[in-house]
Amino acid sequence: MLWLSLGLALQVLVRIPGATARGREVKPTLTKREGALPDLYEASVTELQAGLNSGEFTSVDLVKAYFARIGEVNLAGPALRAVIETNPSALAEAAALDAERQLLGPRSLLHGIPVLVKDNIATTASEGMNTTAGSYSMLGSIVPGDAGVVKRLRAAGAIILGKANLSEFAHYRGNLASGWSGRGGQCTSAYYPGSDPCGSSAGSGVAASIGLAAVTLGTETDGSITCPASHNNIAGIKPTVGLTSRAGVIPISEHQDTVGPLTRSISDAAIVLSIIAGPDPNDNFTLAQPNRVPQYTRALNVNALQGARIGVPRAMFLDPTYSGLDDTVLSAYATALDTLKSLGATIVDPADLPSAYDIAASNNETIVLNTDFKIQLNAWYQSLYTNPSGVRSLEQLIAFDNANPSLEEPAGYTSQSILIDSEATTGFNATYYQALASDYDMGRTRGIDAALQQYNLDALVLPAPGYTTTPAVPLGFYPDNTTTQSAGPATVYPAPGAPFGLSFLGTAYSEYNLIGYAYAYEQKTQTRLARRAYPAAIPATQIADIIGSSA
Ligand SMILES: *[C@@H]1O[C@H](CO)[C@@H](O)[C@H](O)[C@H]1NC(C)=O
Ligand SMILES: *[C@@H]1O[C@H](CO)[C@@H](O)[C@H](O)[C@H]1NC(C)=O
Ligand SMILES: *[C@@H]1O[C@H](CO)[C@@H](O)[C@H](O)[C@H]1NC(C)=O
Ligand SMILES: *[C@@H]1O[C@H](CO)[C@@H](O)[C@H](O)[C@H]1NC(C)=O
Ligand SMILES: *[C@@H]1O[C@H](CO)[C@@H](O)[C@H](O)[C@H]1NC(C)=O
Ligand SMILES: CC(=O)N[C@H]1CO[C@H](CO)[C@@H](O)[C@@H]1O
Repeated sequence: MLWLSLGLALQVLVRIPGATARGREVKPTLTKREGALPDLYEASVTELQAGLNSGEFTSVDLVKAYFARIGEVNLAGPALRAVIETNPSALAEAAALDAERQLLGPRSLLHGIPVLVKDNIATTASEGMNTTAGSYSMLGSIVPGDAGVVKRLRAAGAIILGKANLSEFAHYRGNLASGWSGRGGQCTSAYYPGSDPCGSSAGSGVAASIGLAAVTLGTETDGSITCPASHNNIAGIKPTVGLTSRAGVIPISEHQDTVGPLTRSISDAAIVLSIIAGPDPNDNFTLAQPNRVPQYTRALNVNALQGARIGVPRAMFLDPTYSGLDDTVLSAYATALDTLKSLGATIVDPADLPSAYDIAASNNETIVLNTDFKIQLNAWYQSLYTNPSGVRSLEQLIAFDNANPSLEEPAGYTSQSILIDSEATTGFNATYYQALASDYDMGRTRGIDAALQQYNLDALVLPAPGYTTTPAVPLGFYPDNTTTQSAGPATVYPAPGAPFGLSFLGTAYSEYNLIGYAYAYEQKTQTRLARRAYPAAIPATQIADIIGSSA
């Protein structure tokens, strides 16, 4: 529970303002781009956008290429199980967006860019995809419509390529391995056969890591964006709760859930966040945003760390007894602190959270989440226009899973302990409100904000594994002689070559600054490029294969 408790605290604090609604920024150029076609393993949004604008390839080509790449590795080959469904309307949508580009130019940097979203993020059923959080209890259900973040993506011209696998119910089901869902099976990382992708945004992380889509969306309640970013050698941003709309996202808790990007670079993450952030009348937390959402791409400055004061919260967070961090990660972290100094930052070490060990001892997060989950999940089932499984409540979900063991409780994946604990809660009462107040106190008042004020800091920095922080960038890899350890019935971690990340965290709405720090570190170290996925997990299909075929 340490892990969960800790996460809550940090989440409540951090949120990013983001921009939306762009006018048409770029006119069609139709001038030839210089150089080779982008390699889809690494391609950035700006590279893809340049190729689309110059007419070298189309969004239809991109969708075909990504579908082929998914086909190579998802169920075939290494069977990474990162994707649950692909969008049967994606090619038609791409063709329409290609035609619009020719006529009017792109709507935004995401015009015609294929995006994979986690399967707890709703897409309108008429498009042909399910929204299930990985659970058969929602297969074929009709959701009221697109999630708020999906509306923003579509308005920006993005193409929803498909739905990513996840830890079922965003890991709010029981003591199960990360990355498993009844519908999607066990997702594994592309960095070592059978290795733990972390979760719960496991499929989003794996898909981003090897280019099964241009960019992906995940959600986080406690570590579910930052941990898969860390385990898959990619960037992730866990926005402040309420910066990005949770309307149309299968919930755990409105007090902690948030939607954010998982991408190969901080630049791509900044582009995506600028589009998905902002107020949504269907999520009243987003109406409390203090500022207009900034254009996060303006934060991408290699000198961003000059003069920044960055704190090292050693107490509990870097204490191996509590954090579980090993020498490989701690030693890479020590090197990262030197790098931050070399980039002009002042490192304040230690800079502890007054609440640190209270967080470790607290069970308050569990009380809040268990209570919220039952109320909000019941409301989700009630909101469905139809649901073929007949499930209309958490109580019926537990019974459904038990009645369908081959679908929902195969060997090694039987636990429903969290569902059962949540079902036992009886709604909001004094215990709940005390727990919620305590979470804000430990996370914000005597937590991050206290440390930032006491030491006059701009941000804190931590290794990404184990804690919920934002944003995360690649930090390093386990060496080739690492002995694997079991991480579930079908997964291992650590493992030879398994990645881990570095996180920057700050007060609510400080994402603009945090993105700058992460970018400066990323550009200096280029850790992502130091190691690739294992050969069988690298899809071969490239844009040239699509353009060159008559299909
Ligand atoms: C859900 O997936 C099934 C295939 O398993 C498909 O037949 C059906 O059309 C999908 N439902 C919706 C609402 O998209
Ligand atoms: C959102 O609205 C609900 C009632 O619908 C209310 O209980 C809650 O406090 C509101 N939250 C915010 C952040 O405004
Ligand atoms: C909740 O946190 C407070 C500290 O703020 C602590 O005293 C209390 O024991 C915690 N409650 C539980 C159930 O862990
Ligand atoms: C509040 O409800 C929970 C169950 O949801 C129960 O364990 C707790 O004792 C209740 N607290 C009060 C003060 O009634
Ligand atoms: C792994 O190799 C490094 C040298 O590259 C060595 O220092 C370390 O002891 C080795 N670890 C194991 C577990 O063999
Ligand atoms: C796109 C894709 O490959 N989806 C598959 C995900 O996994 C389930 C379970 O194995 C398959 O039924 C889907 O076809």
